[in-house]
Amino acid sequence: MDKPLLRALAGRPVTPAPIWLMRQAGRYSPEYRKVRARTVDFMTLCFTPELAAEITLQPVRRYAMDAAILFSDILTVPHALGREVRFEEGRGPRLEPLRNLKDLSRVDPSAVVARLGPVYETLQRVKAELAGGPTALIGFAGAPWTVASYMIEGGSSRDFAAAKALAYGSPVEFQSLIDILVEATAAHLIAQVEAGAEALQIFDSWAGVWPEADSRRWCLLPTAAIIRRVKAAHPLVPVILFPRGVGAMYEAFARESGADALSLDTTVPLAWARAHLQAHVPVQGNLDPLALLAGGEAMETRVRAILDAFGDAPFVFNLGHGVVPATPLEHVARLVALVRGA
Ligand code: 1CP
Repeated sequence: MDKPLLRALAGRPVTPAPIWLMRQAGRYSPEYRKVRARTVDFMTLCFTPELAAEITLQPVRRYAMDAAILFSDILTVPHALGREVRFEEGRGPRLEPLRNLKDLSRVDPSAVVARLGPVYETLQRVKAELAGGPTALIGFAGAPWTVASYMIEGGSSRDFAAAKALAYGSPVEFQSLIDILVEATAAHLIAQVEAGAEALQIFDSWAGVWPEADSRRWCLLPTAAIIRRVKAAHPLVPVILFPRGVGAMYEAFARESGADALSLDTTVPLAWARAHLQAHVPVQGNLDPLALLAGGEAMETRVRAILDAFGDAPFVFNLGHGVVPATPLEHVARLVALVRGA
């Protein structure tokens, strides 16, 4: 196994550190905007293998990133569970808010995989293009809590009031939604591996909003259940977990989730993470996407601090969250050169 990303995720230090970026294919790139302009609707783009494969490969061609991450979205799973999902220009995702779990409990997770067929075809196409090269292919899904929050709120949320009201007020009902998402997400990730994904990332983008006990119940335990299912089917495929914003709880996620690596958000202190997280698992992260936007000395100082903290143990360079749309292309090119020792 000589792909740098897979070596680092297997727990071996790699110099220079492998690098890929969350949202490396997206609005900041002209080649993305060009393909995006050809489709009216973002979900259609996600379900058109020819175009989704093309976008997946764009950052690999431009920057020789160490990984291609499948171009798709975490909200394809609610779509496959029969929920209506739309992306409105400038407003983000719109879902029909979930009011009743009866309809959902009738959905069979195997139907989810059947409905997500075009996603697996995208992976097969990308895998064929990457054959023989050093670039690893990453599949992904959202964690149950993050996906449930969009399903209940009907879109992005500031305070997660509706989703938390359900979790606190009707925990049994909320648990049944989480359980459905555990099964559907595990099936989706396993199908991605079977279509060519060599590593997986689970995004729990909104994990950082819970008190400790609820963080375990709604984020850590469901994610651990997904990882167990994936490992039972494919023991050697590494799983990266991104429990964004969980603070000191990162340590519990490192020890108890079963993830092979942890993706760190921007606020995680470097020396603390070196001692308490990287001692257990390889880490990935955590440059502030806004430092990448700023570029120059502000970016370079922070990149050096991250490399100094993590570079001599298993580590993958990444951001602490996704690339923002206004990011200049030259800043991304400079970042990649810097991490590779230029
Ligand atoms: O063209 C456009 O305007 C669409 C913008 C866009 C893109 C490029 C969305 C809408 N999704 C994506 C792709 C995407 N989403 C990828 C592709 C691979 C990559 O290059 O990284 C991935 C991994 C995701 C995952 C995703 N979608 C997450 C988890 C990661 C994160 O950013 O926290 C979440 C929360 C979503 C939901 C989503 N999709 C898109 C939007 C605008 C949102 C809402 C974000 C929010 O609520 O703030």
